[in-house]
Amino acid sequence: MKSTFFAVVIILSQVVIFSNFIVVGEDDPSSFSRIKSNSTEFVYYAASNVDTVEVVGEWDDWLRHNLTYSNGIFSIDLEINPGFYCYKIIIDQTDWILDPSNGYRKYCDGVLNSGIIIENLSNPKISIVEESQEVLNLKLDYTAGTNGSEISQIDVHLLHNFERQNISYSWNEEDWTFDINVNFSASLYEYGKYTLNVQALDSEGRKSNELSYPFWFEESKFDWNGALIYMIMTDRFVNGNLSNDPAPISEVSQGADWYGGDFAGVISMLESNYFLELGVSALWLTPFNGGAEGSFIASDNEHRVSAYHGYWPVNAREVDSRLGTESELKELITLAHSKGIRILNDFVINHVHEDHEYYQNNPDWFRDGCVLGTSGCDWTERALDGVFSSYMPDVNWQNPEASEKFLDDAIWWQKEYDLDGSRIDAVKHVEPSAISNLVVKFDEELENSLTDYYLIGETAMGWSGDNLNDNLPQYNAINQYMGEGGLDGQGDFVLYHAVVDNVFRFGFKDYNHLDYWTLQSQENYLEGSLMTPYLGSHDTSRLISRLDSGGNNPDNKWAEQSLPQQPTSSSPYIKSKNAFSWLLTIPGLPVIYMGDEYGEYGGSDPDNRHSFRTYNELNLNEQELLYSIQELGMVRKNSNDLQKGLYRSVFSDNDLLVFARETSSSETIVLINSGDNNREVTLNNGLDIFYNSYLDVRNNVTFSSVDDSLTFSVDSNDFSVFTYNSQEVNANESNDNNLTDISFNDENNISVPLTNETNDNVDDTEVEDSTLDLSLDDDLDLNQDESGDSGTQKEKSSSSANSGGQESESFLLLRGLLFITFLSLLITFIYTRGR
Ligand SMILES: [Ca+2]
Ligand SMILES: [Ca+2]
Ligand SMILES: [Ca+2]
Repeated sequence: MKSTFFAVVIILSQVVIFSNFIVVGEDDPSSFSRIKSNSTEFVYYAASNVDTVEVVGEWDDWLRHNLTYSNGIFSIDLEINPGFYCYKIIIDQTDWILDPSNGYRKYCDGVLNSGIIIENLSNPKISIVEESQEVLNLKLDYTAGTNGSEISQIDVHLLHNFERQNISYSWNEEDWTFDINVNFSASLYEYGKYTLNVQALDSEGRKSNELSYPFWFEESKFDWNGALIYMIMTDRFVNGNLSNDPAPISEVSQGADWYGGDFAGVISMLESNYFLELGVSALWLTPFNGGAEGSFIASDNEHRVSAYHGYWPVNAREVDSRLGTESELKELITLAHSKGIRILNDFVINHVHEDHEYYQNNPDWFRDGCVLGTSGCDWTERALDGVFSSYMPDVNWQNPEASEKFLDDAIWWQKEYDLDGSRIDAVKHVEPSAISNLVVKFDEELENSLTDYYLIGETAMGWSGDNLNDNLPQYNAINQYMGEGGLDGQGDFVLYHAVVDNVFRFGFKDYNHLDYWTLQSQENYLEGSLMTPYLGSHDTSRLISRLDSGGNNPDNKWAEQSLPQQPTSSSPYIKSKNAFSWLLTIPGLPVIYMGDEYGEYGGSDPDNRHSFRTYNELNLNEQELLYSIQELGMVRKNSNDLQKGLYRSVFSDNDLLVFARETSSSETIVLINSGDNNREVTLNNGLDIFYNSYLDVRNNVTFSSVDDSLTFSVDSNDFSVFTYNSQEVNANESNDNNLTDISFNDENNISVPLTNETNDNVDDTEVEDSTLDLSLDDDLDLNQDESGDSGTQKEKSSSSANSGGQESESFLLLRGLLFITFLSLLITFIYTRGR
């Protein structure tokens, strides 16, 4: 019942606080002041063999300035007028590099540089000095602008559900700090998301920065790691308000017009608890921005498509009235937050529609590259400036004005609508600086507290056959946008291609293959990445149709092409349940594409975007599949092991997969059986499993080991989940002497789970892109599939030895420390830049 925010007090003072400020009168409290320095500090942490370090920048026409060396650090203070500048560091007079301590970027004359924003130094600044989320407890300090003006007013208010409440504070004249304490208790505050906003005014009316401090008050602490995401294409979801439906557009091809789904429909499904019953913790909704009117030619130069999908924006900050009103969107978010559900918007950063206000007013912000996939316009060579179609101009992220504008818009949507992160469309088609700048902005503007905003990217990649080495380029391409200063996670395209057709659809590969590639996702993405695995998306043909296309090509997409039909047998629904048994029990943040939970059928885009059907519109096979997915979703939601545990292979063969998900003090064993016979596996305590008592989660039956072994069973075409039963073990403590898990877990406490992730897509925006991927992939895939592969050989038990507790306490502590270090560095960086 109590708030479970974990208490972390961060004291940043010595690192940062005074590094760029002049503090006067410290021994006379009545005259204390902290005034901004009028210089900006550049710092370079030197490797041992560096002799000279210089900084050069746009502010003074690239004059060279030598940094001074002291105690392993090169530094210099420069007086720079407010502005946004390119700069570089020069090592040993010849080596021009980007500033390693600053992830912000700016292009000058087409050349990538570090970017620094010097703000107006006469404005005051407020900063967090100490924080604790046990209760909301912050200490901030006030730094006067260069003229030294004292503080005259502080605006402190709390935003919750878009309503504002003033909050009291106490000002400490003796050290120019102020304290904010809010007693968050269930009797005074309801659960949900809150944002504290603080801004100071000096005696001459100059405003400080506005500090935004979002946090959640909720029963148990949320973690993106292990969350379950549900992806909604709003127009194709539920139509909750007929009055906002657009008129039909006569020339649009079948399946490509607006259908009428809207925010009101999402609200009604939130009210019915549909998402909670699926164990869903976050919704990813297609773009909210106003989309183009009318219809446009599809990539085949034949069919016509409307902007129902959201990926053809024509304005930057307006909500499309066909989806609903601003207040309906806020109502949707308020309702979601009250249920603990996070909301991710879909942010299109690569292109706009030609009717977009920015393209109309600032055509120089865009590039009219060649149309990708046409003759002489290679998808890879022209990845950055190529366009998806002639009416979708490409955002030129090398133009600083455009870049800053799009970044501002990204943050604006988060703040204005109290969002919890973004899915970034078409990542591989924008300059990498767009991504690193976006991450810096999120850090600075939104992640001042311990509340993490999730940034998930779409770097659509293909499949190069069954060999790991051949797929390393795919992993690397996805990895290049993650890691420090990068996105939190990305769609796990490699895993999608590795398993959906090979294992679940054709069965060319067995469950050894499934285990092998699941493990590769843990090992080949950058440490700490929160990947999203998935089985289908708005850019792939429907899972159920890949499993049973009724004899038609599941990739057909237009009415005259013989589209996949609704399956009539139960077989594909059972196969789909097996596939979801895997998806919802593996690491990462799985994504369910709306409708896949009951087996909506359809070919490629747009046939994969049929209107969502609610329960009463489903047939028996579909209802049964939905029940199974709900059960799996809840099993995941109620299991810390299944959300955060490391993946450890235990056993696999043609149609049986057994794996463990391990945390420092527990493990859960999952069995998935796609065969026609019930199965049993006997596992040895100390070798395959590490506890002697387990709870059969689905049947609520406990059983304990006999002679150091335990037999686990699973029915045909079904799954079983067994979790370490701590109560039983405590009761039988005397039997525990041969447990080997203790040392095992301990030495692995620190490992970070790697994981996989998600989504796909390419979109409407990227119609062609998906074609590319398919050709890279699916074709190769099929051919190579039959030729067998070396990659699938597994290293079974040895591979299993790599797990251990992922979210152990020491791991949490380590992560906390790393976070603090990171925060310190970040703040150092902010201060360095800001003053
Ligand atoms: Ca509607
Ligand atoms: Ca581009
Ligand atoms: Ca984040």
